[in-house]
Amino acid sequence: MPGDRRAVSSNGVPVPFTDELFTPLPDSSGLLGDPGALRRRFHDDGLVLLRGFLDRETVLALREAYLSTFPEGLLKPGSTPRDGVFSGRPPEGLPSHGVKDHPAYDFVRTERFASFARQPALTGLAETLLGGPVRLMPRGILRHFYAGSLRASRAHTDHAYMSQGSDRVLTMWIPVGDCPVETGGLVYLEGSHRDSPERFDPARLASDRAHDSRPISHDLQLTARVVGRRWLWSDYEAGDLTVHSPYVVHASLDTVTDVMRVSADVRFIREEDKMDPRWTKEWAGDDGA
Ligand SMILES: O=C(O)CCC(=O)C(=O)O
Repeated sequence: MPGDRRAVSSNGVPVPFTDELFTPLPDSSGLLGDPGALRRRFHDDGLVLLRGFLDRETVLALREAYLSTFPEGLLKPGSTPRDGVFSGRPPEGLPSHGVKDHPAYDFVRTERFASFARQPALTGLAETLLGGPVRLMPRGILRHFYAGSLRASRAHTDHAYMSQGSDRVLTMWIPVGDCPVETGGLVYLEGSHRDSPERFDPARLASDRAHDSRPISHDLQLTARVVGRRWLWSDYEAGDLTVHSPYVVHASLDTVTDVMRVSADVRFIREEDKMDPRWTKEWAGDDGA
């Protein structure tokens, strides 16, 4: 296992990796044969982790397909797109992540990505958890982080970004490749789907984006302490996924391995419900949503 888990960081801010602040994310895969129990777990915890839910080979092939679209220079010489080992320097002239002419912008518009998101196993899971027919939300996101950027997702709820539509939505977070803690996986604030947004106000005041009311904070230690909760962590493997409610607070850790983090967020809404208009179009890194 790479790395030193006395501390991890998010957006460059260290977070002590202590029992007070972190606890393992429980695996709910054992409930897959019992849809009612899985749905209850999802409602009780605000999320579920399903290990090996997707075919590992399909996930790794998606990683390979995405990383193959980069110009020379991203990958460490001698490594393959499937390995996804960072050279240490992004290719010259690469636009910001996900904006027009960046490979992620094009990739989410490919049939390859669309068919991955539309695979029946994901739709079936969404129907089980939302309790009826669902629609895929068009704004599917492909995320990509590498060591040295000290960039990660700030603590937030999805609801803060999709408050103009029904809350009968869910997010599937899919690591596209193995993603141990050091590669910068998602962490969830245990039980936070039951907290009112105001409880996090002290963390918002200290946020590095205090002008934007949507993220809570870049400081995960402070965010946990203001509500006295712990971050749920996991060493994810290709094929695993999490599903979370729009109300659970989550964030990601910095990528500190040479292996890059690639992941996809795929979202579903109950078929008959109103979708937030910002989620009806394909994603772009600078779409502001
Ligand atoms: O992958 C990330 O860093 C953030 C993902 C996220 O916020 C989500 O899936 O809702």
